[in-house]
Amino acid sequence: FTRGHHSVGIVGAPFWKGQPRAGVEEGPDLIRAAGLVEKLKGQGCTVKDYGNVSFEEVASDEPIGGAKRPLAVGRANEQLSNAVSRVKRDGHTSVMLGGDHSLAIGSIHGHASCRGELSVVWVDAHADINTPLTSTTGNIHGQPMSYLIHELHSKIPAIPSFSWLKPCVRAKDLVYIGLRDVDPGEHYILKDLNIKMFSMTELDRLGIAKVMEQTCDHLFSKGKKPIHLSYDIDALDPSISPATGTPVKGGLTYREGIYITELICQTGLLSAVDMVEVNPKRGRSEAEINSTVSSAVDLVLGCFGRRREGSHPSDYIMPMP
Ligand code: Z70
Ligand code: MN
Ligand code: MN
Repeated sequence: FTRGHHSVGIVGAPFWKGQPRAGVEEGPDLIRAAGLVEKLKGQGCTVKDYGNVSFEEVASDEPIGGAKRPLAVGRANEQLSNAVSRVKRDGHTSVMLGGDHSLAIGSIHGHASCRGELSVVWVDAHADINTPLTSTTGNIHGQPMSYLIHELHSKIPAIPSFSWLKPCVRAKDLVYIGLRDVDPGEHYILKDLNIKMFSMTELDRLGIAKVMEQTCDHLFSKGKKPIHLSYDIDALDPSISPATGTPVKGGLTYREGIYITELICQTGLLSAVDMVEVNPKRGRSEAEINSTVSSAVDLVLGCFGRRREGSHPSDYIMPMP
């Protein structure tokens, strides 16, 4: 194998208000400090770093229905949507570094506004498909998919700060991998809309190779669309990525997590990536933080052609004696 040449556009989204725990806004700069840009260039990618989105301060932000901090989250996602659609217009594969997972609203919306219908692969311990009305926490990072899916539009109460948002994903174009902490209302929605999901139980039954084969079969049987990979670091087992807001035991191994990125890369359809929920303040030691951040970096590298078998540039010259 020779190395692919990907053009990557990085957008940092230092935002935490989709959930209650401070620290997740440090994710983008930590992932950069771990050498993401240099490592992507080192494997043959062209990289443009668009910097961090500068989110506006919001004064008073009372909950609306089952949604906490609706003004801040709505406005931040509107800004992020514009940032991601600019990256796509410039012709790059978008990499959005979070921040909490509410940011998938803006990232997917901005991607879709430029590329039209998408396939979404959501790798997470959680389904993040509560509506504001099924949510028991009010945290919008547990709700993003419900705002984005056409089939749920009539179930979402109108929130003025989200009036810019139009649903842009079909239920049949969504696949979940890694689920193990799903709320009753979410489980009802997944079954009612017949959404494809590989919980950790299916992963145990099938193994990761069959899960990825069936993921690709499911998505491609509906026609090949650009893929949006939304990767919550809490999909990985907390033994590898403990520095996150809501670790759930029994997660993906490092190898399974990386294998997902390798297979998605090989489809040639990857068009945008989210890497979210890295929270250094939730790490109990420097080692826990480093393990979480370096796993996030490795997952992004896997999306852009890094192969565990090794690789070489196409113009590699064999040294002669
Ligand atoms: C729960 C909720 C969630 C991440 C927690 C949890 C959602 N289903 N997502 N941590 N990353 O609040 O809706
Ligand atoms: Mn999530
Ligand atoms: Mn999660």
